Amino acid sequence: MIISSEIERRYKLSSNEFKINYVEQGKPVIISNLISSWDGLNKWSFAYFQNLSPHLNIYAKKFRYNQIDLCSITIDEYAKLIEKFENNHEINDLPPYCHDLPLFELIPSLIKDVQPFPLDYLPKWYWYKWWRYCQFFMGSSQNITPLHFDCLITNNIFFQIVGRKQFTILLPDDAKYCYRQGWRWFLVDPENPDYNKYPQYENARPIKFIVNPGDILYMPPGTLHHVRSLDMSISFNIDWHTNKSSLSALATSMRGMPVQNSYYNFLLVMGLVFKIPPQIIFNFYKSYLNYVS
Ligand SMILES: O=C(O)CCC(=O)C(=O)O
Ligand SMILES: [Fe+2]
Repeated sequence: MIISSEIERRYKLSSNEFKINYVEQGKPVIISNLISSWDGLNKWSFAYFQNLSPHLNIYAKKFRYNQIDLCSITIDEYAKLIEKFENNHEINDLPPYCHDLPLFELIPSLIKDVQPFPLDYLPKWYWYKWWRYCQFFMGSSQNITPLHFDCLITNNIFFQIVGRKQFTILLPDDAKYCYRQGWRWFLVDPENPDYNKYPQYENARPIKFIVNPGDILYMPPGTLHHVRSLDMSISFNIDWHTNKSSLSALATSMRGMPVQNSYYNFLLVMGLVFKIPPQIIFNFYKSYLNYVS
């Protein structure tokens, strides 16, 4: 299969151009050099987090065929597991993946390391305590997030801080070639597709690229993504709706979206479209940050 399309890379993209040329067009983009002054780029590591909050309990995931196993572990234990793995690369010791962790809420001192935050990329509704919508992804090299789209069919701005990640993404129109299972996971392994089992995947147009420390990746709502950590890695994202994407996501309640997801999308419509302030909505929304699906 020929990997036909490439992702655009832009240097310090203005928020206006970001909105008009990428968000409104549903087009992914990598933005480089916008966050190069962040302290986190030089400061963050597992040892740094371990020092700040050694006894903090976090959750990590193991993705298995058809299920996600969760385990609870302290930052101290987790940092040690990662270090051990990076020293021997014994695949049987592959640590679980700390995935979708609201770390700014758990260690608020990290917020100062990601300044200035590009708030003007986001709708104003998110500006108030924006870090509450961020989720961290951190783990060893070789951790994988299987092919999926994001729970609420939101826009996703993804910040790569430590290490590199290999992304394979597919635009929403290609979902029909990827053999969906349940609401948002897909059976095809885009790194090694089994065309006998999944012949329709021949029609798909995967886009493959590496995201480096200091890069921002924008993925439009419904983008399928498979992510491999090439190095020990620390990243975080912010999932967010525009008025338009919140309404179309809510409309998918009719097309198989789980009721709990529709509830969260309903809250975001109340906020973005009906202007109910985040101070009120967040009380109802916050359970989303620990929602595994
Ligand atoms: O970085 C990863 O492993 C997964 C990222 C992801 O799925 C996301 O940002 O929605
Ligand atoms: Fe995702």
